[in-house]
Amino acid sequence: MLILSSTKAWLHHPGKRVMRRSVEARAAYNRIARIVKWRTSAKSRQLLTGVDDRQRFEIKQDDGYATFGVDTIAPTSDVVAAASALFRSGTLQREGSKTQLITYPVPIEGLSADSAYLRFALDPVLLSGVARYFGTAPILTYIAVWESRSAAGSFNSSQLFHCDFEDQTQMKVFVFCSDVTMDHGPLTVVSARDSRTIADHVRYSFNKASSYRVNDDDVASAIPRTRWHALMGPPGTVALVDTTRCFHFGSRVTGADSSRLMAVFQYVTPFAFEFPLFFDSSLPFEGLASTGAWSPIQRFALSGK
Ligand SMILES: O=C(O)CCC(=O)C(=O)O
Ligand SMILES: [Fe+2]
Repeated sequence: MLILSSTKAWLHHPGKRVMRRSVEARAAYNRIARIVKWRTSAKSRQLLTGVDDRQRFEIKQDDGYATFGVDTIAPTSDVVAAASALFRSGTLQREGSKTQLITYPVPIEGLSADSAYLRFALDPVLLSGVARYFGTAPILTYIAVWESRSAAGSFNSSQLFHCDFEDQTQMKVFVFCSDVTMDHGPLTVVSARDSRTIADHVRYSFNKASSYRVNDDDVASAIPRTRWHALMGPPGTVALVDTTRCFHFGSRVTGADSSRLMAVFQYVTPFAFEFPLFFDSSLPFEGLASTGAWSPIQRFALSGK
């Protein structure tokens, strides 16, 4: 029985077995997923051609990240207000147990097509920019409010350089809801191009037991600190980071009273490791796909269809 159920689990989610492995194993899985999911692949590429790109922005593959001033790619004041109010309401349930970074998923039950979070997350300019960067229409998987505060002890977990494991490429979109200066533990990133140099230098692996977290000195011996970029700005600033292709850390908050509040949106490709390979995925926001007058690329971001 045990063998049968684990074989079933493996068949259903082979990507989950690979996502914490080597760079090579992950790349091999991704190539297979793109072939097996050829229908989705064709559809998501076709969705790119219908995109309105009059207000396009570009994230270069060699960079893998960019920051934008208040209201430059999409209006943010509603998201900043909603996330700040939700945070202050004290009703949010935290996930995980990190002390330096407290993450609160925005409750899906409370979301509707016209909520500030969804209007921002599915903004046509934002979505098409992410789609162009991926080369495929994106899927929205996560909306949350994150608070960082100073924590005692030496740096650990997200305070140390790492690459995220969920996909071969992904985009986290951070909307700053408070001022982010050097004191507030800014997200600090290395370009995708320099990140490859680091990965080769440290023989990076996504396995937690191996070299998943990399210390500053090892990173600095491959890429000097002058090429580490701390992403700072006033509330309403938007930072887009491919947290898989770019080494990053954050939440090194100095000053007991400083804290950093951000709304966070995560987009992956249809080939992410967490999705079943041979079956349809059930997606967190798919229930919202039938509730609004969404365009094809917006509906795809919610439902994968
Ligand atoms: O700000 C931080 O603590 C880093 C967050 C992080 O690792 C991420 O967004 O993937
Ligand atoms: Fe991360």
